[in-house]
Amino acid sequence: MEQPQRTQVGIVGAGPAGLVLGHLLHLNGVDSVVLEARSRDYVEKRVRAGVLEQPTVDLLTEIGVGDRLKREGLVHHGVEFRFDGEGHRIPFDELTGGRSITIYGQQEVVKDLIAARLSSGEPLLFECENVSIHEIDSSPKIRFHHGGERRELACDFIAGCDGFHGVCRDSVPNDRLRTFSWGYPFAWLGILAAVEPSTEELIYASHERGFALHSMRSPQISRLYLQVDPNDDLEDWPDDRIWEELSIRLARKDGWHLKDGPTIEKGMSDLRAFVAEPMQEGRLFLAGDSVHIVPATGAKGLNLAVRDVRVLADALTSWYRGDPSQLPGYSSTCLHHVWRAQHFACWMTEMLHVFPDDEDGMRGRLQRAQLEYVCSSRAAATSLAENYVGLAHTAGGGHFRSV
Ligand code: FAS
Ligand code: PHB
Repeated sequence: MEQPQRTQVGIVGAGPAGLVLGHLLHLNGVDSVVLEARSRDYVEKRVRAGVLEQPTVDLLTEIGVGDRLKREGLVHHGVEFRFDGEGHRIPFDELTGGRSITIYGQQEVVKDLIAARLSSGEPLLFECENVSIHEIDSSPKIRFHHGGERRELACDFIAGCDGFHGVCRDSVPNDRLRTFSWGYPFAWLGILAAVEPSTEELIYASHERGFALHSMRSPQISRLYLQVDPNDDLEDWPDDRIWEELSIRLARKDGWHLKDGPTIEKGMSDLRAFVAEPMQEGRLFLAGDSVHIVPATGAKGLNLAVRDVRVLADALTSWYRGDPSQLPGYSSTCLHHVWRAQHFACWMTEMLHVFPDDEDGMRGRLQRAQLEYVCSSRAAATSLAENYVGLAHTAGGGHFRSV
């Protein structure tokens, strides 16, 4: 493949944000080059998200990368909240006019997008090193090493889709960026296990010993999470201790049984909330985890990344078609859905986790009152359901419309 020196949009990062943006621009006749630091094998094997909102599934299907998702994705029309040994189902379809979520691993989404990118013939460079971005206020350039060669890519715009630990956000002068963040005093220990799921739908469990989540990836693969102390090490959590703790926290009075099995992957992830504003500086546009992190309890991270680049692709395509009016509003347009999802993810986190500093139990009582209300009030359950399945995408930002 001819090594491009110039393109219209330089995209840093081949995660969901960068790859969906690259494909949307390709379909709209806008050239781009995607630069990824890791190998293809690494990004296609990285275990992360698992819940796709309705708007995400609709977009992936619309842009022609939804065939395998349709065949292998698990469509869920509800979710269960479990506490005091009882299960309470929230029926998404009934409460949101038939909308649902789909369980389909992030690495599968990434595999489908990489395959589409490569068959489109558009440039995607893996194992790019020392990526740095320059002149974002005038004529943007991306410098990097590839295949041992020093390279420079000139572009009209740069899309920073390089995740939280990337280089793009840090390229914005501190006085031009305002950040909002807080961390939670607990972490998640997540496992991928070669055992059939013990449930048809996801289970969010609130227990005095801590939060637990039963998710899945396929009829043969389960994905489960435990609230743990952020100072814990994986060594502290041998498999049998994990399964024992999951059984206790997910227990139901009617004798429901959790099947256990060999773990394939095990990892710890912290829970924090982060947003940087604005999401653009000059000709640099930030999207996805490079500019916002939501606690995973709301299952929003990947879905937010897709929402951002949908707005960005529309604005860039309009610019190249002679209408520059949308680009200046990219950040303010996205921050609507970013703060909505951030609020929902923090609300879910604070309703379902045990806070170590809750000595007098006041917070615990308030959490229980919230949980009981959500599971008994149609109005409260509808609010949760519409946020969980994903509020409809509204072009031009504006306030959300539920279906
Ligand atoms: P990503 O981090 O996915 O991609 C950024 C890419 O940029 C990476 O491939 C990286 O290698 C590359 N990169 C970094 N620096 C670079 C550089 N200097 N040069 C070139 N490339 C560079 N979200 C959900 O919606 N649902 C869930 O169920 C869910 N579960 C999660 C579970 C865990 C354990 C974790 C950690 C996250 C979870 N998330 C979930 C959130 C997660 O999915 C992210 O939101 C999503 O990956 C964001 O996508 P991107 O913004 O594309 O960033
Ligand atoms: C997952 O399947 O990985 C998952 C599901 C729901 C969440 C977070 C992660 O809230």
